[in-house]
Amino acid sequence: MMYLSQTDPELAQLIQRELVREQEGLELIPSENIVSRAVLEALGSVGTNKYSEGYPGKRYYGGCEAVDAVENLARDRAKALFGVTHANVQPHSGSPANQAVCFALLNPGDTLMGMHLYAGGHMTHGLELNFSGTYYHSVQYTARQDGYIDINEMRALAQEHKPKLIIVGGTAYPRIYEWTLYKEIADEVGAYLLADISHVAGLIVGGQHPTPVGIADVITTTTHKTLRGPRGAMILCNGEESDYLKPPPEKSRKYLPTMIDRAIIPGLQGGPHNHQTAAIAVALHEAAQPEFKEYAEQIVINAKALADSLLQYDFHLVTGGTDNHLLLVDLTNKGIPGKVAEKALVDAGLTVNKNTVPHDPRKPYDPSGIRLGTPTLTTRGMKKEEMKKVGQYINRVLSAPDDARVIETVRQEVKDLCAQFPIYPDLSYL
Ligand code: DSN
Repeated sequence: MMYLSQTDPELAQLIQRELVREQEGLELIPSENIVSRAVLEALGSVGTNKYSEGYPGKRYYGGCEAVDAVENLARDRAKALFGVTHANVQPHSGSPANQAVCFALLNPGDTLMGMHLYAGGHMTHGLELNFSGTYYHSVQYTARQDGYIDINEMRALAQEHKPKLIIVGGTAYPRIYEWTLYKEIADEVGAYLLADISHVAGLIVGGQHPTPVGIADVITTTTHKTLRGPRGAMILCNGEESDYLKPPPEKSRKYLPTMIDRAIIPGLQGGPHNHQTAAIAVALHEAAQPEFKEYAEQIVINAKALADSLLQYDFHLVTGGTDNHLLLVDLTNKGIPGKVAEKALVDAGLTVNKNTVPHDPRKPYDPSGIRLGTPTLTTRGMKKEEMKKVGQYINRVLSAPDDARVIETVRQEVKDLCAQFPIYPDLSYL
């Protein structure tokens, strides 16, 4: 057998470089994680060789017996873990999942309502540059000055615009989503409610965040954030399944499963990524183990500990803290743009991303804040004590973002800390 390092040493070197970067640095981007060796193995498996357009038992290609069983396993595990009757595990990632829900529920020009990007929403929740703000009439709710979702504004906008779909969920919201409140508003105007739980799916499974199951009409989630699986996504709902090869008897809540399945294929996608489906199945199995609950609990403990540490150094946290896995830091009082902070921290081995804050006067590519999260550090086994150190590193770097000596000293300390928490001790691409 020829290894990658022999057939393509240049590429092997690059993958090794990424492995070393992940090992030697603190990955604080809240949407990232470190998957298990089992997930990596499934993701690198022969499923990638196979075409299987359609769904198990009704494919457009022969030879799908094994991949049918893989997809059924992934679907069954998703249904059991989240407590729904239907799971579609084929969306290639989060944006296609949200596109599929819009395609299933809306007609072009219909009104949808989602949280503005600056308030912590996602592009696919109605940003004007995105498909969701281009093909649909998008109404955007925001956050209050204190950073919490503005429920009053959400209700007023819903009453005024009568959206057909309300989307809740986001990428930079550090607090609990209050599903029943949003459902109340959706019901008042006859809208579907989509809960995009991409960021908090692992916390929901681990009992650290309320579930939207039984409240929201449809749920989308990526599989690679707190859920700690491969890149991918799922769409979850309840309802009656009919033959996906034919339109359902009517477009209604009752037939959501078929409407969703038909939106994925033939609506938007061709063949599912079978290796990705296999890796999702592995991750769902891992998330069903008792240790995963402890993991989810520790993510939140660590996020709160990191928040406490940063507050000590007079960092301004949007909403004043966190209930989940992430923190949004408004650096206005420090006089450092998010972009400059991101660069200095990355140079010091702390990977973060610049981020807009609610009502940000600056633009997304040069915003006022940074976003931090604890899923990856928690996967490595770090606890409160390490979070205290991370807060201190961040303070030292952002107190002197132009000082190369400070950055180099912190970088070495970060490397030493990371050496105590190896990620894949026996993995090498060279
Ligand atoms: N890009 C993801 C995140 O970082 O939150 C959202 O899609």
